[in-house]
Amino acid sequence: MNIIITGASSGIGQATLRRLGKTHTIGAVARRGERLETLADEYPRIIPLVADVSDREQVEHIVRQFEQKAGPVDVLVNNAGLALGADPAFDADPDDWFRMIDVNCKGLVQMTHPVLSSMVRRHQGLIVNIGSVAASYPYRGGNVYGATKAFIRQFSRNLRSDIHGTGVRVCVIEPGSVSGSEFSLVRFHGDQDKADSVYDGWDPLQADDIAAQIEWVISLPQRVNVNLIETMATGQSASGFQFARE
Ligand code: 8X3
Repeated sequence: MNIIITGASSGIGQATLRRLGKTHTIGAVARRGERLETLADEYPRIIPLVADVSDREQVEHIVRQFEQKAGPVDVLVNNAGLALGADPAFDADPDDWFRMIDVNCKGLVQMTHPVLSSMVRRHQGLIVNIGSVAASYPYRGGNVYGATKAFIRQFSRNLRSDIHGTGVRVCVIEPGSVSGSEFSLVRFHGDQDKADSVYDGWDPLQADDIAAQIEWVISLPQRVNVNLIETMATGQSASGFQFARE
């Protein structure tokens, strides 16, 4: 199969690439070309595609580049995404907000459009969008991050309506807190201690737990569309309302 994975240089994207990279042709998308080259040494079937998914021209270029080298895309894993900051909305940096919207929303739809048109023409294909439990469960400091993930869920649902009858499939996978990625380090702008403290003293999901789900969804027969998978580590749960008492 021809598979494109965005955010392939680390975390869930890299774990997925490692699961699929021996048996499939993988277009590995990331900004960091040197990391992709290192992965390509290990997995010769990888095609490194250097791009920032928030840049429309770069995205159109790499999709063309992949199709010319490998042929049409069978599976697109829209994994690139980030959280920036965990301050309450009134203290947040608007630049962080706009970057999250650029990558998580704009980047995801930009990657989807050129690939989807070709899938619809060919009456086959699968798009796997990586959302988050933050789409459903509000928490302090989650503000724009959670909203971008809610966008991904609803975009995925709406896509299913649009492509009804074409044979193309769309799945959204919503993980809780995942360690073994750079998610928290990026969120806290490189503050390693803060990032480590997120996973301290409990047993979070690992990137490969989610890669296994992606692999499973891809392995299913064409008649099966998994709409949504929501997963948290056993040690994570949501907890209710708060009350501003006098
Ligand atoms: C991140 C999941 O639980 O840290 O997408 O908000 S959580």
